[in-house]
Amino acid sequence: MNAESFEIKAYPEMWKDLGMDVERFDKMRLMLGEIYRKTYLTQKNRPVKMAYFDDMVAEIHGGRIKEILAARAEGHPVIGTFCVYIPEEVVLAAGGICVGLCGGSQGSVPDAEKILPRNICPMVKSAFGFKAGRICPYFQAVDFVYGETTCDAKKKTWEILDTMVPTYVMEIPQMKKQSDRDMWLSEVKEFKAKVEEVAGKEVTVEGLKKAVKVMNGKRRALQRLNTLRHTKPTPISGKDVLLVEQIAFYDEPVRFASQVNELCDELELRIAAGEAVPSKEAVRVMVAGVPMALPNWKLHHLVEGAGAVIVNEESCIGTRYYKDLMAEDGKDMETILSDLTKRYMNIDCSCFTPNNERIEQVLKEFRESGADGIIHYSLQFCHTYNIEEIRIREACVREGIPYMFIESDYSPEDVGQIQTRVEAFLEQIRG
Ligand code: BJ8
Repeated sequence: MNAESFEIKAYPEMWKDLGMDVERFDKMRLMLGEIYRKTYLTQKNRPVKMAYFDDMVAEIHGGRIKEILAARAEGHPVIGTFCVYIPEEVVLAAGGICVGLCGGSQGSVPDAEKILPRNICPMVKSAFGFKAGRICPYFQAVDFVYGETTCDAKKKTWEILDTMVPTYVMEIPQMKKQSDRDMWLSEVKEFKAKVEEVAGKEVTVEGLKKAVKVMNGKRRALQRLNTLRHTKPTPISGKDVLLVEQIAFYDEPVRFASQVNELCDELELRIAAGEAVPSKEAVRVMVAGVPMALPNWKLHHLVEGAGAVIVNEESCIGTRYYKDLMAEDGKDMETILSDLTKRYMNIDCSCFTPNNERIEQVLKEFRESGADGIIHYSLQFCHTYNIEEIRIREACVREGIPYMFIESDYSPEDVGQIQTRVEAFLEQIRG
């Protein structure tokens, strides 16, 4: 991809039809293109197969939206989501499209702050602001939104969001006792009924089995990518892998899996040739914590700008999304739904208590990734991750793992301060 000629394509007519604030959105498009050029296209020695993902960014406000609108015109429901607990298999089985709505931009935060309190999580504000300001084509293209009760900021925001776009809410349990699992199964059944109602189509056993295979295929491809980047030296930058993980939430899943596998084929060749990104000596960092929704590339850009490489994201835009597959041999609806609820209950979000699985998982991923240290990344006002950080830190101290905690938001104000801390952390690791 030529950095000079890169641009995010404009589709003003389509945006107008979607009821967007076209003038404002077009300015955001130009800004995003510029950030992408500086953050991504200046990297050296990128895999050739990243071209597909560059194209996905170039067409983020157009090509993919056109596909979604065409599917919708044929009666396929389009559902916007904000959390990896929403079972995509059910949406696919009903012939629908699941879109993970973005919440990683400072640009939409002021729109949210006109309505919501300022002192809540930036991810919630950013996502809400995209709808309030009519500056996201995905938000304008969905039939409805499915929220969840993972944290207080989200669950109360859905009530306000519902006045702008139909918003349904799944109750996510906060513990993992049998009664919680039973409740979760009934929530999944209710979700299925809602999706069927909007789709005007029943979810069949065959349809659901097929959807499970599609989602497992996508998750296997992402697992393969993550395993390959764990190689020493790593053949791909953390920024590039993060981008692939972010695109997983809005691309068509079968095509996406095939493109990730093509990228993996290339990485295998690069590994065989001993190619290293950025260099064989680069310090390897693992990031754990809250998801980095598109276009939140801030921490990765700072860490890799300082000469290190990120080799793992223990996050929902990362391993928490794809580490668990689902059984494919369920024969009847009850069994498949029960397998599905089991698979989703393995997600170790910090909204659960107790959450020992996550502490163990962070240590496991640290060992598997061959990282030299861990940065726990959290967003301001995210109480569950900010408090769970204490236990992650204690585990790192116990295991002798170099560790740093960063709590940030989407504004550029703390960039200098984070950069200084990251550089000191990398120096500590280098000894
Ligand atoms: S399963 S991590 S995607 S909830 S950062 S909005 S928790 S205040 S994102 Fe998440 Fe689902 Fe959990 Fe994953 Fe609230 Fe915290 Fe903000 Fe968060």
